[in-house]
Amino acid sequence: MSVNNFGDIEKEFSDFEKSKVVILPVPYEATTTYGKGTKEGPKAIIDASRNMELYDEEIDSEPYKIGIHNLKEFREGFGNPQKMIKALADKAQGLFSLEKLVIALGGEHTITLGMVEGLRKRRKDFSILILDAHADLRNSYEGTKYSHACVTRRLIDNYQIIQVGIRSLCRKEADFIKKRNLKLFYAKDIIGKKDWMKEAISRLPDKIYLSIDLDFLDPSIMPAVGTPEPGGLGWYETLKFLRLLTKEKEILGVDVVELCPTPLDISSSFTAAKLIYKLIAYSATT
Ligand SMILES: [Mn+2]
Repeated sequence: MSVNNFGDIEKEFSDFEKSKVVILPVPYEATTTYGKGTKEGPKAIIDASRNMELYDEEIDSEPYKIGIHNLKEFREGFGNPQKMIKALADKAQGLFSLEKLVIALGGEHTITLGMVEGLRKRRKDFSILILDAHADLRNSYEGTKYSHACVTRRLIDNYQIIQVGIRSLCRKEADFIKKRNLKLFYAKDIIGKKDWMKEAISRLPDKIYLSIDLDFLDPSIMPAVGTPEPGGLGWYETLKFLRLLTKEKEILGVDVVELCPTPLDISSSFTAAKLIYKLIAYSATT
């Protein structure tokens, strides 16, 4: 059972019952607009993770010992976004009820809607932190309200949302942000600076859902995404932010989306796998 097992972790530490973390691959791809292939994202991340060192030099520990279980790929309702969202919400609700940290691997950003709905069926006391290059605030895109480009808009009326790393939006989104008086942490204001980290974290309640669109990272370290944007966050500032975040807040659920693997660039898959493992490591130490 070691095939498709995040981290290639031995059974003792990847058994479902005992694991504190569950990885849920959701290879959903329906509305990607530029680079195709994000449905291959979960597999690429898991494959890369199997070649990763499980000892963490930063915190001098082996985080996998809290248990990381890899669930079977979730593929229900993929023919229709609303069906997928509902089916994923049901699946996620069941997992959240077990008090495990659920990490969904996309697939496109639309899966966030199912994950968040699943969490909301369990509890209401959380906000959403989104790391993304794109504002995703369009009301609809290419004829659908469930495009990856509309994810934040679908959530904004029902949740408190903090967006970090934004550097790509259209005029209508900019007008919407002004009209609603939304506070976004634009990439141009945070790269190379530190104060924003505390400010962003202080705006969040104790419990959060974290959505990571991998294009929030700079394309120099994360080129394999569907819609890359220059001027993103670097590796160490991202880790610093995530470590601060996990110290101050409880992360209830996570999704890592929009990896669009290409055979020409292996490092993006490794970077995504390592980012997830770092997040697990930080969560495990608090
Ligand atoms: Mn994006």
